[in-house]
Amino acid sequence: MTREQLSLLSLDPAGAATYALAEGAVLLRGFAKSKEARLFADVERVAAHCPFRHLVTPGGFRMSVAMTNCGELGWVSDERGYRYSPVDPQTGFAWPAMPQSFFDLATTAARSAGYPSFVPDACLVNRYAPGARLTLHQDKNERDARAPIVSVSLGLSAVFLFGGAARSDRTARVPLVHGDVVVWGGPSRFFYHGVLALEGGVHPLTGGYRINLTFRKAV
Ligand code: MD6
Ligand code: FE
Repeated sequence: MTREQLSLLSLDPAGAATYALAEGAVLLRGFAKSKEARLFADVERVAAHCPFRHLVTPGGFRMSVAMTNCGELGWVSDERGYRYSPVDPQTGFAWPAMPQSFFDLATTAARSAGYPSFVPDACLVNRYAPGARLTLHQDKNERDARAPIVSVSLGLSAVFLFGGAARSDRTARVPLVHGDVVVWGGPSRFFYHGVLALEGGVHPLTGGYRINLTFRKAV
């Protein structure tokens, strides 16, 4: 799917475009771009406390995407399963507080997408190096199904796979570029999605990486 094939919902005077991905899911193109410097500085601050690491899936596979967290709760995976934890299992310390820049961006994006009461308590920070990918999955470890997910892309571009309620549903390919924000909830909250293997490149802000911030209300 190209940008042109997505359906344009609105175009504000500043040129920010909102595209519908599915019922309840929108792409806010470039929404985070003007905040890029602060956001990336805060990613580095979070990673200085709780470093990026490759988690292991319950099935015993090392994930190609490196992850860390901030906020009251962090998403973790190991041989015992997927869950949210108030402490970093690697350091034994609480995750760093959610930076104000993250919280403000997530809540304004959610409001623009029609979710005015979204209050995230967890932010998963994903780092993709060339070749890193995320296989099709559902986000279903969160307790409150009414809360959307807000997903922010920084740095190198990636192709987001966006399917339906069943794993076998056909998937659209949505290019996500630096500054794009996807807000996802309501009827499509549990749709399957993934990310194709990252291509190589160099981005002025993030170097050889794509960074994704995924905000959730976990409890
Ligand atoms: C990523 N995102 O974009 C991974 N999940 O790197 C996700 O898995 C995701 O973008 C739920 C809603 C939006 C997302
Ligand atoms: Fe996901």
